[in-house]
Amino acid sequence: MSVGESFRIKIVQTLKRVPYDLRVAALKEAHYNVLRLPRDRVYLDFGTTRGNSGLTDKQLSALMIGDEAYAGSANFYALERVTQEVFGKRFTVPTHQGRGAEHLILRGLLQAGQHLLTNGNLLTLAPLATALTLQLDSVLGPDAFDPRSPQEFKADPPLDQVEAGLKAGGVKLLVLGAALPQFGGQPLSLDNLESCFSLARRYQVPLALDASMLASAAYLYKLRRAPSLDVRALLRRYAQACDILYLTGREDAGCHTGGLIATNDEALYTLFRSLVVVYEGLHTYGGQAGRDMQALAQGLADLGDESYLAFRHQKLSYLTRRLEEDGRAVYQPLGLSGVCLDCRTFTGAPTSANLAALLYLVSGLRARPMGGSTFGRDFDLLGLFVPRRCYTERQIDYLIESVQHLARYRIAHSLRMAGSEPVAPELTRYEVDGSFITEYHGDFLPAHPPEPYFIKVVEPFRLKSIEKRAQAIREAGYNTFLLRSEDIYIDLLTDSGTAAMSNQQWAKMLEVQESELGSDAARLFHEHARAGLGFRYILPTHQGRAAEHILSRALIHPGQYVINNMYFTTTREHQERAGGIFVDLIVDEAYDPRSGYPFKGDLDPKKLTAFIAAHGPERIAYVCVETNVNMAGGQPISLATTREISAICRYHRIPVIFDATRVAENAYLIRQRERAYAGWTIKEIIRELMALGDGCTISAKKDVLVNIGGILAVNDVALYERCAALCTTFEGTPWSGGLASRDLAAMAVGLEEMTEYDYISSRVEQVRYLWTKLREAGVPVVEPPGGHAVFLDAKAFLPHIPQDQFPAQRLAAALYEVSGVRGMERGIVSAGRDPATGRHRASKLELVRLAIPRRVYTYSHMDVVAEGVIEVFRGRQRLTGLRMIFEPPALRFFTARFDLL
Ligand code: P71
Repeated sequence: MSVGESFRIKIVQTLKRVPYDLRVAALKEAHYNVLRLPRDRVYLDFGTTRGNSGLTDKQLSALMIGDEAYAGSANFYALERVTQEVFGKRFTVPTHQGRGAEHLILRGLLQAGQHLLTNGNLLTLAPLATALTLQLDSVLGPDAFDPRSPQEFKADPPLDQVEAGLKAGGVKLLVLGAALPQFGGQPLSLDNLESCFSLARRYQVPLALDASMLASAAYLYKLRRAPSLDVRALLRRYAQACDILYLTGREDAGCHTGGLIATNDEALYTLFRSLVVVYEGLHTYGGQAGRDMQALAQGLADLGDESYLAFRHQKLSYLTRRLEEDGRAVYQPLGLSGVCLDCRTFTGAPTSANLAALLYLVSGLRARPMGGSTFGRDFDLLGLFVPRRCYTERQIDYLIESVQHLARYRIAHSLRMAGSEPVAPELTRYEVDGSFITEYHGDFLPAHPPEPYFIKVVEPFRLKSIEKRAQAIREAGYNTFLLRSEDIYIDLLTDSGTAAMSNQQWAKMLEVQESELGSDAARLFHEHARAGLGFRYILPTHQGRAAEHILSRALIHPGQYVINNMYFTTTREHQERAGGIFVDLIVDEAYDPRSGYPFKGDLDPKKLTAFIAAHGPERIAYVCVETNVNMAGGQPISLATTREISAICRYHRIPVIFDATRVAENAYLIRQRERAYAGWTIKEIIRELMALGDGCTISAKKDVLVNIGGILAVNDVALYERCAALCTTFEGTPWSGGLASRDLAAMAVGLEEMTEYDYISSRVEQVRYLWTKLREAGVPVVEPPGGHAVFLDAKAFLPHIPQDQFPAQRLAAALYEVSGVRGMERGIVSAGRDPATGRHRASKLELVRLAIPRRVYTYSHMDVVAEGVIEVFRGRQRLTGLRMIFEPPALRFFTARFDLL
């Protein structure tokens, strides 16, 4: 069984590859030390986990409720409360980061020349000890320095050495790291910590526990030694076995800054409180902004989230396995920071510094070289540290492939350290005599390129039990529209309004001014919409159906025909409400789920000519051409056929109006499937297509990558005037369309982002990936793959259920129950009743749509979805039909209820 992320993506940070010549220049400028590279010169960053996490949505909102009072901030009390709940420690002293905490602890408890003992928790402790002229004794067992030893708790210091240090009387403080990042996050066991604590008690030496990675350690402890305990309980047990607990918020708590010291000892508390005001800030903020304390409190409250820890463990195991399969020696066993490569297994035995520089040149990835002073002995690892909630499996695959690719390169001249060894590896400079590598063999592109963005903010979710799901779907009347979002695991109900927005979209939203009358956002939106679509007049609307409403009223005389390529529910509803007679003239192939015809969305020119001949052009209000026809399976229209349609209509003076809701996906599929346009940009194809029409309506909640918004665009000034008047009546001013200015800003940016080739290809290829998996398993799906969704053919899936027992409805309900995945019926229920006869419209297609939200789910999620569908497919014989027990008058699929037959 695949393990999907325990979250969906909420905000993405768009990502660009760094071209080779820029990499060469950047590496030189960084003195060949990859740790000195600026982040914008790095493609994917595996240099550290620290402070590199994606935030949870709750942490993001915590940043918004920062109480920036100088004294007594509400956020401090929130932090104090969480520390009490999670660790059972009464007193909290906030610090700016972990090293702020370490500084206060060392300074408060030790005097110059005194000894402290640690289990190799050296990263920030060692430079501090040097600065304060303290003696730092690092003790670890021999296993820690043997990458192949399977010892499960390599951070455990040997107890005899600890006791010897304490007995001799020299050691005045024990500092134990719960996990050691430089070894990939090797954990400290609870047993060892408890033994150390009783030794420390006996010798009356305080023990400080670095709990920055305590959740990781506790999870590995549970896995390896205490399967019956839960992580929350273990966090408390670990925390009990120390006098002082301290941490940086930048590891397991998933923050970008912040730290704290916590204790139950009032004397220690008083001591740290007197120091914090000198070095950090007041004792109720400790050098953190109020918002950072609140985000830290949230991160700590979520430390016990085992579904995330399990996911992380599974993905890092995958990374390890793949690297080992490629013959790389990997430091064992797995920790939860990342995976460390033993550099000795590379041919020519280069150092980690050389390998890190080479990896960067080859693929733009940053890894962390750890040799020399990192371990205080002859030991050289290349750390591949995987930031939390940040990269997808595809991006991890890219890392694996980059490491494989290294074998094609030879280092011509090794790096030499320039000057004496500095305090920290981030400061090292290297020199090289001559050129660093022999020659460059080009970037490589995997079959499934990594997503062109990484994760900035996530929304955690979890899979509810099968019993809960069975109850939920029963209570929802077997209608997936009536399920609560919190009961869903992976939500493929719709790709509408569900996209993750980008950092650029959010930035613009904050930048623009709110104004009903012609804001800067309105101008920006108009410029981008006009340039992107090529129409003269633009009106924003609150969403797609609002644009359809206005256009239908403005363009249809009651009794006129409106010609469509298949139908969309809201489009037809508004055409009919305006008095139009709906006509569908899509090509016949669209109704054959088995047909692999590449442009099943096309309107049929022969049918159109015949219809015009039969009824006369003046009886036709307009021809509505939908891009990437939703109900046909996300099937594209071609430029060639649309050009024919356009010519016919121009000849007869019939307006052509696009429903350009999914125009970017359509443009991508034109580029793929219509040879003449193979070399065109997405922007060029969109303009070429739109130039064949007289206007368009758009639900911006799809391709335009926003959560709310719509667009109406026309060329004719008189039509525009009518629409603008209707817009003011029903929506808002013609500048705002009833939207907040920030929503206009998000649309403006989205209109650009949707045309970026790397984005749109990654989007459509992800859909195809799911489609391929299902088809290979024999599941009946609509062919060929569409742009936004995979459609299950319920007639073929459940041939034993007659259409009036709603097979697609049944299938959608069963899929939810079995896997927690939500899809949508697109068959006889959606088709509704014929207004003339009052009978069900026996739709030719009986489908379940699995619509993929944009930038929200990963390939791992797609694996989980595929397995769910396949499981339902295996048990399909057992499914029976449904009977409708409640039916609303319009758009019945939204709220109809059913019962099992
Ligand atoms: C989709 C939706 C949203 C939806 C609407 C109605 C029933 C179920 C789900 C909306 C579209 C669309 C096309 C081609 C216009 C609209 C309406 N699609 N044209 O696919 O796909 O836009 O939702 O913004 O009002 O789940 P709107």
